[in-house]
Amino acid sequence: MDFSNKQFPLLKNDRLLRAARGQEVDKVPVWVMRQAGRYLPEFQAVRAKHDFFTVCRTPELACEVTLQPLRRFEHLDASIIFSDILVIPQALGMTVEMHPGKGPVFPNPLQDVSEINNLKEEGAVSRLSYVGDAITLTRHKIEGKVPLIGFTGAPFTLMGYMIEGGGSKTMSKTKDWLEKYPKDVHRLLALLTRVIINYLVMQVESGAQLLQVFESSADHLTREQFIEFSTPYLKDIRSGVKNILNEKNIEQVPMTVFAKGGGHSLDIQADLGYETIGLDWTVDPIEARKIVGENITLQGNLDPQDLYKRPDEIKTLTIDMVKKFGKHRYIANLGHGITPQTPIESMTVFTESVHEAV
Ligand code: 1CP
Repeated sequence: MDFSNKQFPLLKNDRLLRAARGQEVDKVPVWVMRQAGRYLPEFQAVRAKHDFFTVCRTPELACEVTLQPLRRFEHLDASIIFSDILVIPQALGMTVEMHPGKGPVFPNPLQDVSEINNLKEEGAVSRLSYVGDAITLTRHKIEGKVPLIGFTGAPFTLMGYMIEGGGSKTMSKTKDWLEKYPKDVHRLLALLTRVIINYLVMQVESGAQLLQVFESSADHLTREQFIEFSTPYLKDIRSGVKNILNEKNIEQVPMTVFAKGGGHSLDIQADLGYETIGLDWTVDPIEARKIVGENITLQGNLDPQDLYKRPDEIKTLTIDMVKKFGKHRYIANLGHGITPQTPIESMTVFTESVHEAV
């Protein structure tokens, strides 16, 4: 397969991009974090045959699962490329395995700050070229139906997985590093930031039309720690991507920052240069709008747990949410990823109700 052809089909539904840029929309755009995932039987079928990271690394498979939710849910206004945030630690030389029912596992996590020196920064982005190939293939196969979102994990979130060796309820090893070795922590965060900037630029060159940065572990940080260990890097990522795209004469794309649990710092997030701020369900839409002002798009934020309610309840909650956010500068989504046992019908009701709401 030749992935070099960048003459992509014309985009027919640009609601998501218009909302991100602050332009008027006919309907509120909607997509769902983890919309390609285990709640879909057709995703399970692909996973029954292929290991998780094999799906990520095989453009035809990554493209197929990216397109699956679009076939089922006609109201979706975006797709997000199927991959994972942990492909970056892999490209830096770390082993990451996906264990069924358990999630990601690093057999050899970072145990000592001296091991930061073993990370292979050089060539990391070229080792991620398969993500670019998947994006390019998907841009062709999606036939301009909706835009394609690229993404990355933010430096603090990636560092947490690299130190903990997987998901962690307490992040206690990571917090220990923040306290004992702040200089080394900043060195690692800066390294990750450099790789992330080039990785995101590569995704845009491959065809990504909007980029989302997942700071999924912000819920472990106080406002002070968020200011020290997250926001400087989030800001560098935004300005770094913008500057390189300018230098290379590539059209700019809007960017979203999603700091889960970062509701205490929306004022700071509003100054990072991102067009869109993602909100988890703990944040009140009206309060959030007051804090960030009128020049930023908000995304979110129904509790994923609400999708276990009755269809009529989901509809009421969704319409209520959309009314609170309003039609201007708003992208409807959940407040975090959809969970594996969610009934498929709930997704239909959620996406349909967003379009009905205003
Ligand atoms: O076996 C499987 O199929 C594993 C389930 C799964 C899926 C479907 C994982 C493992 N990752 C993914 C895909 C994925 N991951 C996407 C795909 C695109 C889409 O949204 O449709 C995206 C955007 C991610 C990003 C991701 N991976 C994040 C950030 C978003 C978030 O949820 O906060 C994080 C934290 C990860 C790590 C990860 N990968 C997988 C799991 C179960 C986890 C979380 C582990 C944990 O902390 O407990």
